[in-house]
Amino acid sequence: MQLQLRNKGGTEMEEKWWQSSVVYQIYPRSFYDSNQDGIGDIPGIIEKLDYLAELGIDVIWLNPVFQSPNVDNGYDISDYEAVNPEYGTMEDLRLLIKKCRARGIKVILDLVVNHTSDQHVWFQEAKKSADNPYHDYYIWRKEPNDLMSNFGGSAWEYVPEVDQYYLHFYSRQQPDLNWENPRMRQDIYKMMNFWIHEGIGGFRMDVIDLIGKVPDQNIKENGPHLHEYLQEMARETYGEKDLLTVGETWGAAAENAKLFCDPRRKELSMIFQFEQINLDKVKGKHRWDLKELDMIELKDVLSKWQSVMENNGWNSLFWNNHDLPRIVSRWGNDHGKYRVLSAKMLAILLHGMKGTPYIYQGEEIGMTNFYSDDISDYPDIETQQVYKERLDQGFSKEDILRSIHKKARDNGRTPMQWSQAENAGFTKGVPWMKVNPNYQQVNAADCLEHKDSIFYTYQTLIRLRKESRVLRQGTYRLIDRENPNIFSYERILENQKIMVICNFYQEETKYEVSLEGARVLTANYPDMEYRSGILCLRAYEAVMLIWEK
Ligand code: TEU
Ligand code: CA
Repeated sequence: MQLQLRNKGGTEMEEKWWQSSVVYQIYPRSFYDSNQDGIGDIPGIIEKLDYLAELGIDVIWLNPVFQSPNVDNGYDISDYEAVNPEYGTMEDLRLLIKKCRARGIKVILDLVVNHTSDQHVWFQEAKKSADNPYHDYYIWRKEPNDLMSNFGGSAWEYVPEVDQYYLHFYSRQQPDLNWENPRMRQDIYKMMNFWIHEGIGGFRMDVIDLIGKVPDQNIKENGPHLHEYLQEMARETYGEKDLLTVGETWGAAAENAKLFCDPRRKELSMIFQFEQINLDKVKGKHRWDLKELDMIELKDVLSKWQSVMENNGWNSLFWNNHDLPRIVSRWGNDHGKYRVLSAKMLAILLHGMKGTPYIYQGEEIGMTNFYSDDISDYPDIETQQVYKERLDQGFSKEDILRSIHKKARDNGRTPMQWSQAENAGFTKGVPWMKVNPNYQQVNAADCLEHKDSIFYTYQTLIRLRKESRVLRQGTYRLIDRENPNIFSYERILENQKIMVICNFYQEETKYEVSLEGARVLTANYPDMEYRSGILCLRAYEAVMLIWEK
């Protein structure tokens, strides 16, 4: 369905299908194992399509399922056009796309083109000799400079055969591609067209703001030719195809964000910006150094992005992904009875905003961080490398574990908790990664049984987005910024208004507000304590109201 809308300037604007969609992110390795080898797989996703349809999502984003030695769980790709046999076959992937299409669900794939695996045939050739035709597909220097890898250590690795160093912003098994090489770029576009031809719904683009790097000037993100490359990519591949393209851009700030997603520039549909994620980072320090979270900062950041994208832009809305700790353990309360209330509050807060919401597997059942004290329970290469690095730097084990419990990427990668069965019903074999022991309380089967579960709050929010134009298109305005307990805002479109009011904490709090004429769209308590202009908000209480004149 295409709707004609008017933006502020009065010009006609078409509502794109991805502006009324909700995306569900699947980390295939940890979603559902269909053949008992302990590893989630594509047939396993197909088996769970009823569950996703029940939730009501429109799009699935699959983390990489391509051939890979799995040094970085599939973000080190050795063949872009082959499916990793651990996950199934090309036929399985085609079947998934087909079955999804039958249900009106699109599948978007992860495009990892900042780097390949060192096992990719391009790199195998490239390192043979400096005059090999593939040598220039990667970035080589006679001398390394002091650029560091995001996973720790130098970003340069020596290859004796060519007596040169190659650049890798991630592990040394993930050499960076040389985007200055037009032949390399054309090969990437060919591969993208291969997948477009297979009928995918679009791409999530891994660390795409790094492809314009200038290593000799220590420029990593937002290099001088970045947008030229993205425009070329669009022209050569998806430009006329009406696909969803979302760029992972850790380097996006309010000032440069629209360069990626202003439709007139013909680059991407939207980006993932990480400013709200970085609120637990100490500026200039390592990301594992801990910082207390501040809710007013969260209000400011989310509200800033709402207004940055108000005209000629579009936000992605997400709390979680496979690199991040669980939201209920981050901004909510993952202990006992408050887990459910705070997970619902955070869902209502985010899904009331303007943009395309992304739900990460397990978020809809309130999965929490992992909290293991055994470092071998964290297989992620980043955690393993940084753990060693920090031990060497003199941090105590307890100290490092505190950071891991808060920040490790594996917090988001434990297997999906389907039921109370062994291994949370994820596999009948030995799971590739430990299951979070709280699956007895936290699991999908339990949620599906109880109408007041987190799952149904998400289901309601997804449905509301479809039904409500003000939810999709209304202008956002933060209310009462200074209130230290409550996050509240409104959305306005013509004669409709939505208000979202969230008590961010466990303590009860009172809020002076006129709710005359309002109807409750959704809430996380069955009733409201509202008397003579005072709303009394209980622990983590959240309500979304609408006024329709
Ligand atoms: O992530 C980019 C990235 O920089 C993160 O790894 C980040 O450093 C980390 O989450 C700490 O905040 C993307 C993928 O999402 C990630 O899984 C890959 O490991 C990485 O790129 C390399 O491809
Ligand atoms: Ca399997």
